[in-house]
Amino acid sequence: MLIGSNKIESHNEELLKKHTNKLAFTTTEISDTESIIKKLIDFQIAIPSWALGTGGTRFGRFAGGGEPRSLEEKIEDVGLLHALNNASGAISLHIPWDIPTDHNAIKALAAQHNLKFDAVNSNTFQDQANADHSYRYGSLQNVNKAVRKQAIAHNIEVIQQGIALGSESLTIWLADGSNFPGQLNFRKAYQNTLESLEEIYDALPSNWKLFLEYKCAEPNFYSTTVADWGQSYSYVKKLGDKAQTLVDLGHHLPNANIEQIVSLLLMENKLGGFHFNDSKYGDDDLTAGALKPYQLFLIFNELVEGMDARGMNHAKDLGWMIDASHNIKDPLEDLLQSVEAIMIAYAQALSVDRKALEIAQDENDVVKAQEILQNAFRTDVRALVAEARLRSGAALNPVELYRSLTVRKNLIGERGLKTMATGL
Ligand code: RM4
Ligand code: MN
Ligand code: MN
Repeated sequence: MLIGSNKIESHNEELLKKHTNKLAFTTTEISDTESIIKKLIDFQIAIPSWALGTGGTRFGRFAGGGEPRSLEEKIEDVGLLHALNNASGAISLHIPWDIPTDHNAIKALAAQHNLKFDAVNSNTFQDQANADHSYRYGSLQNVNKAVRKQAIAHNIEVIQQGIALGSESLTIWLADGSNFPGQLNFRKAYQNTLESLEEIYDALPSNWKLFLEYKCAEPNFYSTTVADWGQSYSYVKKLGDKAQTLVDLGHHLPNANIEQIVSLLLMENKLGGFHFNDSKYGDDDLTAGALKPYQLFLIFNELVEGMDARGMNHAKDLGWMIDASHNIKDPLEDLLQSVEAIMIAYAQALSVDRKALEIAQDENDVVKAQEILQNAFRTDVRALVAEARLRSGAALNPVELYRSLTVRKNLIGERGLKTMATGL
């Protein structure tokens, strides 16, 4: 299904008057809205190919119908999102869930939808059919060299796939760890993992990045071999300049100060990118900003401050991705909501009065500093995000248009009710 620009235009016409009034009010509240809108237009968030279907939990799966049956249909789904919000201009593939058969055809299809290929992701957390070895006891850390070799070869193959598509980064998330005390020698597991990562790193093209994700627990519940940002930092520091840490918001111990982690990684030039989502208990992979929008804002506040301090390009110099899993929502509606929440947090961070904040910090004026941040968070920036969409030919209200065009019903008509996407 394609959304014609005439559909978007008539939707926008209907909402225009209300929007213009809101925007006029917002410009009285926030200074330099023009430069904020320009940055919002440039900002793109990659959509994970594995989040376009309805995932399940350990207990059940409630598919919503019309799920993409192939990589082509996944690209079409991301194309739909991008047509609606002009902020989802890239797709992040998980291999082997999404192995292209004809790279040129896939590239051409993505180009038709104005999509790029973001980071490619390897998978050594599941055994693959016909594989010689099992990852039951880990992959890059495994005590058995043959298993490590298989996992290294898989990562190198993922790099080759990415090269063929025009990706420029590899994200590695390892399920490796242990379930019981005594199961692993921590130092040996670290050393094996480092050596394996070094081999993968050597296979990276010169313009590529390697993002090493960390996660405190799950699927292993006693130890994880890349468990937190310090451990990821220790690996990427040894690997070299092309290796950086990836922060997935759901991968921390409860109440971790993620914004401080982000600030310091950025300062060390070791922050590579993000997997946005939200959570209450663990790696819940819920809609970004659904539970802790203030935390999301505080993270963006550090990002904007830190990136500006280094003269970085907000849109291009870090990898921005969503990592999500849906149990009950329509995945496309959920992804539209996530992108919107991320854009709002970014716009709020851009609106912070940085000079005033710096003065307040230098004067130890704690109350003033808090006022400045909370004022930015509490000021409604939604009209700025909507204006960025309007100017780039997208919809003023993507979810509303998605619903009024009955997109899901059409997809079910095209693809059927009982389809199942590969992924989570
Ligand atoms: C993990 C991690 C990875 C993602 C897999 C599917 O928890 O977040 O980024 O690729 O899930
Ligand atoms: Mn992730
Ligand atoms: Mn995760």
